[in-house]
Amino acid sequence: MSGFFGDQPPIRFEGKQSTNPLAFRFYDKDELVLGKSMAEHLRFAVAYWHSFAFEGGDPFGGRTFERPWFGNTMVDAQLKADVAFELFELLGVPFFCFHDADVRPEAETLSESIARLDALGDIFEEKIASTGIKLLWGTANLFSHARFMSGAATNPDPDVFAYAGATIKANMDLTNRLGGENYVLWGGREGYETLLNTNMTQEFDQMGRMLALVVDYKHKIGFEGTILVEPKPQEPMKHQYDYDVASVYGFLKKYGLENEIKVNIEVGHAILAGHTFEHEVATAAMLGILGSIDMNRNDYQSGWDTDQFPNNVAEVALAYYHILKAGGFTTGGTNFDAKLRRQSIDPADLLYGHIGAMDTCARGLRAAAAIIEDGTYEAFLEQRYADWKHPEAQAMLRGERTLEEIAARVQKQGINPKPRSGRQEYLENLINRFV
Ligand code: XLS
Ligand code: NI
Ligand code: NI
Repeated sequence: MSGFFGDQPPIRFEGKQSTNPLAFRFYDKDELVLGKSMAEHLRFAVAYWHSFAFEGGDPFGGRTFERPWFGNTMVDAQLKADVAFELFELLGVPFFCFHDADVRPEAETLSESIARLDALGDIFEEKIASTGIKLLWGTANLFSHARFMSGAATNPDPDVFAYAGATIKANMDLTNRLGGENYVLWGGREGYETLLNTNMTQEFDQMGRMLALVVDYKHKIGFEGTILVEPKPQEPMKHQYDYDVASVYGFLKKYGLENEIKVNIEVGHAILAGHTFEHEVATAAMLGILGSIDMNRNDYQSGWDTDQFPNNVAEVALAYYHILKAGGFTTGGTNFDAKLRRQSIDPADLLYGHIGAMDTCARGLRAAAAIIEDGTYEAFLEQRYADWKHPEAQAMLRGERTLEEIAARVQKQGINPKPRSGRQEYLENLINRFV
């Protein structure tokens, strides 16, 4: 034990009445929800970058956190890994996620950086074996280093494309070796600062090629996980090509990858794109590309991707409703892509952030399940579209009527539809019964 969390015992479920800030009040990993345990439904993961690499900086000031592993040596990296697994065990989460840059110090050459990554891989392999905590996904950081400032796959310089490819390969190899359930691609720099210096047609083809290479390689090495693209509309770039779920789907279709790649949807990114989180989840489910989620929340006044821990039950309940309706996660899960605020400098703050987030998700999941079990909401929706079951409506939908035929019937029968209430307030009240 590193002693970083003092003599803190593992966080336990104590129930709703508990006033212990270091206990779960709602997340009972064994509680059955719709026939499956909460742990199996939610599949929580801690994000290495926010919890162990983030230093508390903001655009106006640097590090506020003091962590004994901040440094550039492999000894620091080992300590960081030790503390990381201590946190995972204290929280009782089944998964974690990482970027290469979070776990190992970067070296002068790519070969040396990869050697360091693989050495961390040996450490992770042992820890995964001894704790049973698994890798939800691995990913490559293709956005922090200056070499990627004009894009990774979409860089005007083909050497950067190649370097990015080599980096992805190393991260896929490690993710595969560790039995990761997914591999994520978030294109933070895949977009532009100004269209004036950008050949978008060329850059789309580069990105399409990179994704195709990734899919090929996945099959070549027999990686059984899912390849996920994470949409985000902007930040760091002014415009990012993976804008939202619908844009990603259009992109995948264009390059014939829609059956190979799914999406990892993040709350804050949905909000930045001008959507609700449940809109993004429902869109992905509709299109058959729902993979995994990055759970967090934005500050709704600041307009930034503030990556705060989620604490809005209503917001997550509707998302879990759509996830449950889509059949739940398969390889995906709930990754807390969330970081402490700059002033939350204590080790205990890492616990409070995750405990609250896990409880919020547990409440959201329970609410979503209650909506489904009650059935009133689904019956309403069913009823609203019920007239589409009629044979004539079905014939129109199946393409068995021409526009002339439809027009002739409307005029012949004197069809004159009466407006029907959409019942929004009724539905909001109904949902609030469960949230
Ligand atoms: C940044 C992204 C990032 C991805 C992984 O906004 O959310 O953290 O999840 O690269
Ligand atoms: Ni994000
Ligand atoms: Ni994310």
